[in-house]
Amino acid sequence: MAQGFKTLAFALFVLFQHLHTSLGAIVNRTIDDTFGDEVTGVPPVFLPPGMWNPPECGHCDIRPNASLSFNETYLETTYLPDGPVGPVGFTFNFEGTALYLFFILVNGVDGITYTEFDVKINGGDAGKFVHTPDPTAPGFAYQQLTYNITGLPQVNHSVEVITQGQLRAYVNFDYAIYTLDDALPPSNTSGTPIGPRPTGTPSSPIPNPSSSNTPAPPAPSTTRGSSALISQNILASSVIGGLAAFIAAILA
Ligand SMILES: *[C@@H]1O[C@H](CO)[C@@H](O)[C@H](O)[C@H]1NC(C)=O
Ligand SMILES: *[C@@H]1O[C@H](CO)[C@@H](O)[C@H](O)[C@H]1NC(C)=O
Ligand SMILES: *[C@@H]1O[C@H](CO)[C@@H](O)[C@H](O)[C@H]1NC(C)=O
Ligand SMILES: *[C@@H]1O[C@H](CO)[C@@H](O)[C@H](O)[C@H]1NC(C)=O
Ligand SMILES: *[C@@H]1O[C@H](CO)[C@@H](O)[C@H](O)[C@H]1NC(C)=O
Ligand SMILES: CC(=O)N[C@H]1CO[C@H](CO)[C@@H](O)[C@@H]1O
Repeated sequence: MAQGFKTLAFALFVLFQHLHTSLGAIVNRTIDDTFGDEVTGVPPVFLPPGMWNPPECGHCDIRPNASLSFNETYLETTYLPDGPVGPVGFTFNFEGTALYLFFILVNGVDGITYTEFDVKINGGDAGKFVHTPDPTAPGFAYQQLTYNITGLPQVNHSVEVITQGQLRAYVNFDYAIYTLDDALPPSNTSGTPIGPRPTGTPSSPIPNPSSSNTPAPPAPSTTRGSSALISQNILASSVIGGLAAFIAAILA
């Protein structure tokens, strides 16, 4: 009898282990500006090359404390609408269902401290962020969530973060987080363009410009359906496997 209970307990343990694994580990991964994706090590590509400065920058007037940034790194640049350089930005890929961007924002510091960027996901206009400096606030705001989007299909998304337009801007990227279900197999599908969505922080939300002449349709994806199906199948087989162990234990 004691043996039976032991086996039963073990069967239950196996059942819940299986359930846990197949329900998936929803995890967050980081993409540091410098060290890159915590799994692949691939960093974002910053454009134009050579225009982005690390904390050690000798000629930079605005000097955030790198110790307070993620991984003690950041890359910053200043955008000048009439400058020779043109738009500034960075691109990266991620495979996941949600994305969060974290910047260093600047307030009570002399210089160009306004921050603005547009986000394109898979080529679609997926949002805009604007920070108007508050001269009465502390100089620097670290690890600020400036953009987030959730509910994406878990496929290969390409992200472009671009600063352009009429205003001079300070852009300081620290890191990104993306969310994925790591029980799903790697996707072999590229995401479709993500259309306009509300975004921004509570302090500085502004609506998307409606000037886009390339309407980005909402993004249906067949991959999400099949991924969910795979997940369900794994779940179902785990439950069956667990139940079989459970029944075996009762019969033992
Ligand atoms: C992932 O990070 C975001 C942003 O920090 C957070 O809101 C979310 O709860 C995290 N999700 C998980 C699964 O840790
Ligand atoms: C930067 O931040 C660290 C951690 O809070 C602190 O110890 C250090 O004194 C700061 N450096 C400057 C120059 O403010
Ligand atoms: C970056 O920071 C994370 C979280 O603190 C840490 O786990 C990771 O080892 C750091 N990476 C590097 C390259 O320092
Ligand atoms: C995602 O797509 C990009 C661009 O097509 C490609 O370079 C990259 O290898 C893909 N990554 C994965 C994990 O499939
Ligand atoms: C990815 O898709 C392509 C074309 O659909 C296919 O030829 C290839 O075998 C797939 N690779 C994987 C790893 O599934
Ligand atoms: C985690 C988080 O900050 N989520 C935010 C993402 O953006 C939406 C829309 O702006 C907010 O409502 C969420 O709080």
